[in-house]
Amino acid sequence: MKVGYVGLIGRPNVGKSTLLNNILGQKVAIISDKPQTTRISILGIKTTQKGQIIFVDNPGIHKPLHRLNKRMMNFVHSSLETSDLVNLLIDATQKFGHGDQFVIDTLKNISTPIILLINKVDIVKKENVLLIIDQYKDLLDFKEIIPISALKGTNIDVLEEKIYDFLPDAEKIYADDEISDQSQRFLLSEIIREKLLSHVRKELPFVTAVYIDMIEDRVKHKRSDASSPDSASVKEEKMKYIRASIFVERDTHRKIVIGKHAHLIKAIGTQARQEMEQILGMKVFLDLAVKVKAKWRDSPDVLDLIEGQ
Ligand SMILES: Nc1nc2c(ncn2[C@@H]2O[C@H](COP(=O)(O)OP(=O)(O)OP(=O)(O)O)[C@@H](O)[C@H]2O)c(=O)[nH]1
Ligand SMILES: [Mg+2]
Repeated sequence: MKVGYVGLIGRPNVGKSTLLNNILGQKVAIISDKPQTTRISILGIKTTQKGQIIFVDNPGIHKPLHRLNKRMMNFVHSSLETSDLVNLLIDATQKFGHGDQFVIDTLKNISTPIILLINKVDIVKKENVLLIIDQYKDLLDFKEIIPISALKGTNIDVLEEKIYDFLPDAEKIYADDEISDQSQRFLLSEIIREKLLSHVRKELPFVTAVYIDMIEDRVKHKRSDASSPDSASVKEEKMKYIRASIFVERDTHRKIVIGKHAHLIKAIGTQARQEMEQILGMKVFLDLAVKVKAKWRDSPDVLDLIEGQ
């Protein structure tokens, strides 16, 4: 068996989490069109006849300003230390800039083999991909350069086959049916954050966090035949009651997230609830509150709370 860790590395928004979900055929990580969506490393485990690839989806590499961002970068560095192989993703639609140079510099001194993945080739011309290959090929000692579309799945099979060449012979670490290491509680909080991110702009994505206060099994009594007072026609339906808090940094943020006549918070709640119901296979009652926690991005207590879900 070939078994090992593959770190998904790159700038924010290049498509690391999209790639992870596509390879696993299941949503493990949330995705958004805003940078810095992923805040902690998440394992995604792919077990096949050949072995077990343990992907580590990481936050995007950026210069950290707050304690939150320093922690995000710590996840990146520890993933680089523990990976058998690094998959460096770049966004083919973006011009090479300071941020890209920062990523290259971060990877310069590591001895782990690196595969370069040029992502989003579904929306760029082939000539541009060739130019990117030319521009990147000598920046680091890439073992392979593969153009992919994480969204459409282009070349994902080629990548998976290649990865096995770089993994050591070992026993499987996880059971065949294990797909991720994250708790259900954390996934549920992330689903709320994903819906939130899809509705907000500017600084809001950066100043919001979600914490699940309570998950409780409840039973709903439903009268199946309204015309009959007979108690035998009362059905019991299992459901989950979930109470969650959305943290923001200022009261102005709170007002934006709630929206006029609470329309935004209602939309976020409805979308999150529907996805939770699919995951849990039962009805969900989702109770959302927006709370101001000044400077939470620099508060170790709040960061511990959120990471520890
Ligand atoms: N057209 C296209 N869009 C893509 C592709 N892969 C990802 N995207 C889009 O790029 C955006 C960012 O995707 P994510 O998977 O969240 O990116 P990420 O690298 O995990 O970002 P961070 O978590 O912020 O570091 C989303 O809007 C995705 O839909 C792709 O292959 N083609
Ligand atoms: Mg991500």
